[in-house]
Amino acid sequence: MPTFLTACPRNCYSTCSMRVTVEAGRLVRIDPAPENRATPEGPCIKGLAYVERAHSVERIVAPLARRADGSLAPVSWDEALDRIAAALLAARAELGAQSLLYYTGSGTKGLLNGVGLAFWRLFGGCTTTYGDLCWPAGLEATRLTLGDNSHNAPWDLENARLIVVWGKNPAETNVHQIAHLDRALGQGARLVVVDPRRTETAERADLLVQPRPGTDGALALALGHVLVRDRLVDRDFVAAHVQGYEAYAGLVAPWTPERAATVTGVPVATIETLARELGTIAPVTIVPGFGMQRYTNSGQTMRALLALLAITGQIGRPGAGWMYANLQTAVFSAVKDPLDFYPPEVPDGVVRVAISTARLGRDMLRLADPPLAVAWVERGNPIPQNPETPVVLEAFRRLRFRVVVEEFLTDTAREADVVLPAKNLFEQSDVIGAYWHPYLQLRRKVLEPPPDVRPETEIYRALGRRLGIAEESLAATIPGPSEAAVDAWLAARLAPLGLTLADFDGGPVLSPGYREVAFADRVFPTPSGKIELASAEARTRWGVDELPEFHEPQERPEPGGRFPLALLTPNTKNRIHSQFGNLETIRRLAPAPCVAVHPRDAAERGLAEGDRARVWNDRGALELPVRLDWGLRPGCVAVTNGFWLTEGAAVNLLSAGRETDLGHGAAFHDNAVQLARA
Ligand SMILES: Nc1nc2c(c(=O)[nH]1)N[C@H]1C(S)=C(S)[C@@H](COP(=O)(O)OP(=O)(O)OC[C@H]3O[C@@H](n4cnc5c(=O)[nH]c(N)nc54)[C@H](O)[C@@H]3O)O[C@H]1N2
Ligand SMILES: Nc1nc2c(c(=O)[nH]1)N[C@H]1C(S)=C(S)[C@@H](COP(=O)(O)OP(=O)(O)OC[C@H]3O[C@@H](n4cnc5c(=O)[nH]c(N)nc54)[C@H](O)[C@@H]3O)O[C@H]1N2
Ligand SMILES: [Mo]
Repeated sequence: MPTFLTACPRNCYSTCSMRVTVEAGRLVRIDPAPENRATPEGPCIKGLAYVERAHSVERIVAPLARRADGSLAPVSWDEALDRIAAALLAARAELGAQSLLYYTGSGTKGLLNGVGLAFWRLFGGCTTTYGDLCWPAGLEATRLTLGDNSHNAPWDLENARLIVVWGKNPAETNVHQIAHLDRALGQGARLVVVDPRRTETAERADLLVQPRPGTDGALALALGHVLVRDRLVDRDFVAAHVQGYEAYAGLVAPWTPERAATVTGVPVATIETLARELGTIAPVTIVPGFGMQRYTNSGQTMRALLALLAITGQIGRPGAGWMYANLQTAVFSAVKDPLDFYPPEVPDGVVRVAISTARLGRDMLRLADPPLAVAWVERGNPIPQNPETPVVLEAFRRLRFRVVVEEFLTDTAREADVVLPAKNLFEQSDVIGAYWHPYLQLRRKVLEPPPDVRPETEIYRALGRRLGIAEESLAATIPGPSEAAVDAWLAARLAPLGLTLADFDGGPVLSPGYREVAFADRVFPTPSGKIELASAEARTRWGVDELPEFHEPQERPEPGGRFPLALLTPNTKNRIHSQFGNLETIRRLAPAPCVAVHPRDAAERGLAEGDRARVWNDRGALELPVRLDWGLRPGCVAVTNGFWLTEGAAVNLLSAGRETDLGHGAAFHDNAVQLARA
């Protein structure tokens, strides 16, 4: 039976390699692919569930269009595309091309996905989004401090002696990292986890630190205080490679452990212990996750954390460093800076309007010149996944026309006028990067899509003709349907990097310029050429303090107030955000939605395990069964994100559309709620 090496393109740290077996046009088996040193164990349960997902009975396999009675029903491609073209042409003629919102999410990685934006340029431009739901506060904090987002190879974690997993839960969100972590622990490394929840990752920890949500910045400043106070700073490293140390020492001077204990709720003794470990054990790797950078103060928080490694000289060495985002495979974009995707004008002179991803609903409603009339959604599920679902829903409903390209009938697809079926990862070749490991991977087409499913490239070519876009322009932008055409398109993009498609025959390819130990050369591409603890750009670009000062997050749960609890909405093992939960394989394993509550907070409200509770604030409400959790910090409640509106547990019914202080991220966890019996 033929087997093929491929890779999972979901928005996940691991980006696993996998070997798939195809029999009679169906995917029948998935095996590990040890060619990838970061993920030799093979895919997680979600990856294995592709055997079901690729051929799922729930898949959308024909275009659907809204009927007069309000239902969505299958129609021919001609009818679907005619309706879309008519809506687009009318909107463009009356309001201009920018009355179209082109919204893309993180549903799949791949170089070929980029043709969408190129197509809308041919249309005359469009409105798009800037910022990102995921990680930009941390990316920008890292860029301002180190100059670049790059970290040591995943397997280098095994060389660490002290590992601080801070606001990340790799046991669920990066399961392959646990194997590297376990090897480090087996060699005697110490593990500290910083998280208001006692996560599966925390089960391995020597020390669990549970700060009040959004106060990690204050904790980090106090750790810095002790390091400076006790002369645990690497003076030589600081003198040679760190800019702004004196100012930083001034910043942390008033941040005594006692003061930080009051702010964070972390005991003084814990702060002293952790600081001493950071100053006396080497090498140290901090593995910061995306959890604590989903607050309005979180860019500054991330800078305060990173400063701890700078002053102790734990950067540019094996087993040391800041394992946040490894953009070593971000080699295709002409603009390497991932934050620079908000140009007011694209090179061909077509004006592009951009609105905030974090404030999607409000910004959609706000646009007036021109107002939005049509939305095209691709690879994303913004109604449940973007902040402030009620407003996003209203904004979509106010439009004249909505198109959603989807594999499944998601909450967003249900709002569409036309749903176009999307190909899956096995049905078109593409090249993908990663953000944790340093490999580029080729995903070969191994399955024919169902007869009425077309890849986005074919959708755009057919639509382009209806919109009167010249055949030569389409041909120059979008590869044709044959595998040879897609290969040629990919090969043309690999060639400048000195790579060919044949290079991938042996498996994943290390990115050109790959560095096993990031910053080993002590070259920091910041304005000063040093690690910047004080950053002028932080002030000029973002309007925050040059030093990573601590400010409370914007929405502060007040004990005794109307909304006294912090709502955390992290990711969970058996889903990637809103994906996979609809599969039978996953349904059998994954828990139904629930709200985790500390028994003390539950008792105060007369709630017991399994009781139905209402979680609410002024933006919305959820009704969920209670799960008592002794490991959760009191004052917090947690509901994992990714449940659908149709499952009654879309967590963003309660979040606010707010940006993070740096990077135009989404401050999902800045979210105060109340809880009571339903
Ligand atoms: N299985 C699975 N894997 C995934 C995903 C998925 O949905 N499912 N999603 C992928 C994507 S796109 C992303 S962005 C990543 C995200 O994965 P992670 O980086 O692990 O981030 P989160 O799950 O958002 O949050 C991690 C932890 O941060 C904690 N946290 C929340 N607030 C605070 C705080 O104020 N301080 C501290 N110290 N901790 C806090 C939460 O309790 C949570 O346990 O995972 C990727 N991998
Ligand atoms: N409250 C709260 N909300 C959050 C988060 C949180 O921590 N808390 N996390 C945020 C984060 S980190 C992220 S990354 C976002 C994720 O939010 P989104 O980027 O919207 O991602 P998904 O929920 O994975 O939905 C992606 C959709 O793309 C579809 N898709 C997959 N492959 C293809 C394809 O090839 N073509 C097309 N056309 N469609 C495809 C899938 O079926 C799926 O419905 O959610 C964010 N939302
Ligand atoms: Mo994400």
